[in-house]
Amino acid sequence: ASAHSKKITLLPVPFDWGAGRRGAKDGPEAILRTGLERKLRLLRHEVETAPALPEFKPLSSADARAAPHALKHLDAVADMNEALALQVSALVGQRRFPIILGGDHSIAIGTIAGLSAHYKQLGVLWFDAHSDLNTADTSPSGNLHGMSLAVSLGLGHDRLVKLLGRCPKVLPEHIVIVGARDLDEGEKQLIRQLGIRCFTMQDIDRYGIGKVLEEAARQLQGTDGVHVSFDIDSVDPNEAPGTGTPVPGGMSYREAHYAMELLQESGMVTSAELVEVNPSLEPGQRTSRLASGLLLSLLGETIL
Ligand code: Z70
Ligand code: MN
Ligand code: MN
Ligand code: MN
Repeated sequence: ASAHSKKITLLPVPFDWGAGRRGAKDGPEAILRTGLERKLRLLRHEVETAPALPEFKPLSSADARAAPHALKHLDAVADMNEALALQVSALVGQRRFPIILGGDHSIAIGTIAGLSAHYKQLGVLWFDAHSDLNTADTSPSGNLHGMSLAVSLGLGHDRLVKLLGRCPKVLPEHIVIVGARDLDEGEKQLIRQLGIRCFTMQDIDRYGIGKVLEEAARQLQGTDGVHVSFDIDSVDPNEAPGTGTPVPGGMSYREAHYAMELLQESGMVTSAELVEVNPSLEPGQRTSRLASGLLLSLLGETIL
């Protein structure tokens, strides 16, 4: 095996109760169907696919009461993320490189909680059309996938921010958002107030994705691990139509791949997750193939 070969564990998380619509729970299966495991092996990595996280469902009675609740399906989201955090922590403890396949973006709560048990200065690179920095007070929807980054910063319900004990899991100066173009008012305020580095689509147009990634890497100097949390809706809906909340004006296929290639070259990434692929929203496999391809670029696939 080459010097860069990793012991990778693909961890499927078929969960979508954090999102406003169902279907992302079928993302992991769709991504795995592209042959991701086999293709990662061709890159000389040692790869295993873990059994999928069990399905966590809201109790039907709680579900019926959920509508007026500011945190929809809180119990299911909290239970799932607790199980996920323990698994991710165990994988890092075994020196494996976790790739978490979602699932909606609320699963980042558990992923980051698990990572933060090992990385005391965790860096997070958040590729997303959104910033997922809402709280119960600012959320327009009550959907927890729009709050996962805030929770990781220690802002949110007790059951979520205190997973595995440590709070906060990550510091504002160790977060970089890339691809943002749909931010709620409260999220904009939080970004300014905490000084979070947020590269919008305008920044990508102005400076180019290469320069943006260079700046992102500079921002994350001094961290002891870097997690890439990739919401597929960061990519333009023309390339990634199979996702719950498509937003026009996203990263191109080439920008997204080049970002992953640059991160591979940097050698700084210690874990990754790919979320919000919803196969029910497209007839073909365009979006799951893109998701798989981006992970392959991140793990060393090159054109030539
Ligand atoms: C909005 C909210 C969101 C993904 C939608 C949307 C959040 N800011 N995230 N789709 N992936 O409801 O909080
Ligand atoms: Mn997101
Ligand atoms: Mn998003
Ligand atoms: Mn620092």
